[in-house]
Amino acid sequence: MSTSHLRRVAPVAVLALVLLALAACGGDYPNSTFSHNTTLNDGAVFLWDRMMLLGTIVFVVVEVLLVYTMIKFRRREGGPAPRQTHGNAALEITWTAIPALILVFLAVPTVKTIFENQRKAPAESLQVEVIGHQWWWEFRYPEYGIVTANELYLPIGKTVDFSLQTRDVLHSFWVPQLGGKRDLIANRVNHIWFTPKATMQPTALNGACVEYCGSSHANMRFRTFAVTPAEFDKWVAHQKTVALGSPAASVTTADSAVKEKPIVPLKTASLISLPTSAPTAAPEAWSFPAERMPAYTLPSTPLPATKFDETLLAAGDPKAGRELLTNPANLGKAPCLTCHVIRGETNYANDDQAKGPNLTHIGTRHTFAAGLYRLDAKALALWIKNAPAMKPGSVMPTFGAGEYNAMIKQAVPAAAGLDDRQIADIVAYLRSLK
Ligand code: HEC
Ligand SMILES: [Cu+2]
Repeated sequence: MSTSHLRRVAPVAVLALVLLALAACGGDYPNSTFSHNTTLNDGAVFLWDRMMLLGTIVFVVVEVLLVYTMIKFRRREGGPAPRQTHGNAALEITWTAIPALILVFLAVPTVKTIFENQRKAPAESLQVEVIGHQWWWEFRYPEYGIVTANELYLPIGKTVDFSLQTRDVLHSFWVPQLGGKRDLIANRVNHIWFTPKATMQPTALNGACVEYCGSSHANMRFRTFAVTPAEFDKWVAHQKTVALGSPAASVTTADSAVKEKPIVPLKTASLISLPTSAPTAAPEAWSFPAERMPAYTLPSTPLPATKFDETLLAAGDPKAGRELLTNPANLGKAPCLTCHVIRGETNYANDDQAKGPNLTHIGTRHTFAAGLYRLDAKALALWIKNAPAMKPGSVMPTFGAGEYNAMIKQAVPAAAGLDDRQIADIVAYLRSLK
C-alpha cells in the first residue's frame, strides 16, 4: 500500500473506530447480564470488571511497547546492523513475575466467588423446581403445590433456590438480568440460587434456554416477573386454587368419571396431587399487570397464515368448550386432558405424566408456547388449530379439521378434527380459566 493511499484511508478508519466505540456506549440493553439485580450478578460483574481492567492495562502496556519498538528499531536504509543480544535474566524474571501476579489478582477472587455461589442455598429459601421440556418450561413451587409454565414469579428480596432438571434432553436456564445460567442435565438435579435485591423495582424480565435442544430451541423462552412480596403472596394464594370463573370451581374431582393412572414420579420433583374438593372462598385472581410489562418482554412473533373464522371468537361458549375437553365422549376429538392438567377437572394424567403445560390458570398468563406468542383469543385459536405451524417441531399436535400437520406430514381428517366453532368454544373456556 502506498503512503498516499494510507493517508487517505487513515482518517476514515479512525472515524469508523470512534463510531464503533461510541455505539457501545449508552443505549438500552434490557437483556444484559451486567446488571446489579442479584447477589449472583454482583459477583460476576465484579469479576468481569476486574478482568477487563487488568486485561486493558496489559493490552495498553504491551501495545505501546510493541509500537515504540517497531518504530524506534525499524530498519533504516544504510543503517548499521542491530546489536545482537542473548538472554537477559532480569527481563525474563520480570515478564514471568508480572503475569503471575496478575493471575493471582484474577484467581483469588474468582475462586472465592465460585465457592460462594456453589454453596448450598440457605435453608429458608423459596424452593422452585424448574423442569425443562422440548420446548417449554415448567415451574413448580412445592411448598405451595403450584405448577405453572413459561411464567416464573419471584418475590423481590427473598433468596430463591432453583432445582433444575429435564424431562428429555439438555437445556439451560438463564435470566440474564438475574445472573448466572445453569444447565439442566438428564438424570441429575442441578441447583442455582440467588436473591433479587430488595432495591430492585418490580418488573418483567426475559429468560431463555441457552443449550441447543432441538428444532424449537430458539423458541424456548420464558418470562420472569420480579414482584413485591405482597404481590407474590397474592399470586400464590390465587394459583393454589382451581380456576376462578371456570365451571370447575364448583365441581369436585371426587365425581371424576375417569380414574387417575398410576403415578410415575420424576426423580425428585415433588408430586402435586389434585385437590379433592374445590375451595370454599376463592381469592382474587392476580397476575403481573400487562401494562407494566416493558415492551421488550412482549412477544412480537407474527401469527401464521392459518385461516380462522374470527367472528366466532366473540361468540365462543366456555361451557361448550369445557364439555369438549372434559366429557370422555369427546376424547377422540379433544384429548387435551391426556397431555394437560387443569386442576379441578377430570384429568387423564397427573403433573408428572402430563406432556404439556399445566393450564389451570392459563387465563391469567400473558404469553404461551414458551413466551413465543402473546396470549389472546386469536393466537390461542390458531394454536389449537395447528400448533406445529406456529412452533416448528411442537409436541402439541394439530387439531383443526383438514389442517396439515407438518410434523407427521399428514392432514387431520375433516371428521376427526375440531371445527372453528369448537375451537372458539375451547378458547373461551381456556380464557375463563383465571
Ligand atoms: C400429545 C400431547 C398434547 C395434546 C393431546 C394436547 N396438547 Fe396442548 N400442548 C402440548 C405441548 C407439548 C405443549 C407445549 C408446546 C410448546 O410450547 O412447545 C402444549 C401447549 C398448549 C398450550 C399453550 C400453553 C402454554 O402455557 O404455553 C395450550 C393453550 C394448549 N396446549 C391447549 C391444548 C388443547 C386445547 C388441546 C386439546 C384440543 C391440547 N392442548 C392437546 C401437548 C399436547
Ligand atoms: Cu434449548
